[in-house]
Amino acid sequence: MAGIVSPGFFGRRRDASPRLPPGQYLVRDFPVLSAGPTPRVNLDTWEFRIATETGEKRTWDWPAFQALPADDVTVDLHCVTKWSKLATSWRGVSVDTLLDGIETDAEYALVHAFGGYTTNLPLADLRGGKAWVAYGYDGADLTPEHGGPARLLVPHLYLWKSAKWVRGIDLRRTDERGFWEQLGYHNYGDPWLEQRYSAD
Ligand SMILES: Nc1nc2c(c(=O)[nH]1)N[C@H]1C(S)=C(S)[C@@H](COP(=O)(O)O)O[C@H]1N2
Ligand SMILES: [Mo]
Repeated sequence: MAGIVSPGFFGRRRDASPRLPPGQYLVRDFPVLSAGPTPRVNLDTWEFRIATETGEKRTWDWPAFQALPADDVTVDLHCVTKWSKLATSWRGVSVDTLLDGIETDAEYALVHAFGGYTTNLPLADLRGGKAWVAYGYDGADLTPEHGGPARLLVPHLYLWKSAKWVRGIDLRRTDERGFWEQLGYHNYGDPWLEQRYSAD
């Protein structure tokens, strides 16, 4: 019997995908990871805000945000706790679209979420078709536990950078560490370089 299936056929072989960064394993479900309770976000008062380093502000209410051109994207997700989920489908507004026409020399971004969560990254990582404010998942509205009504989606970095219940982005001249980054997670978080913790 032992010779019928090749070694590692059950489970391990699936984890040999070239799309799987080092140290990660594949999941088929969609785990929920939140540092606190799921905030109740009211769409009637929802507002998304970009503030520049000079104090210029741009805001969208929910209808204005829905009216923006949106992308449908399929991306792989990698969580620092080692699960990865391949080929997830999202609908959202590219951060390029949100930044269009905003004058800034900022090199850093600090992302804010309802509930107080924050995360930081270089502004360049939000540009160039690499990041979205997503409100749809798998053909439906994004559910509250996964960050609905809208979350940041930055799939090329570990998933803690993809702030759920996102409410705004501050464009900054200087870098400021966010919630997990202050607690010892890596400042950048490239899953392909296994940048999990500060010392990596
Ligand atoms: N606002 C907020 N966003 C957050 C978090 C959080 O605790 N609060 N957790 C982060 C972490 S560590 C991960 S792995 C992902 C989990 O997203 P999911 O629950 O949709 O899988 O959300 C990220 N975004
Ligand atoms: Mo995470």
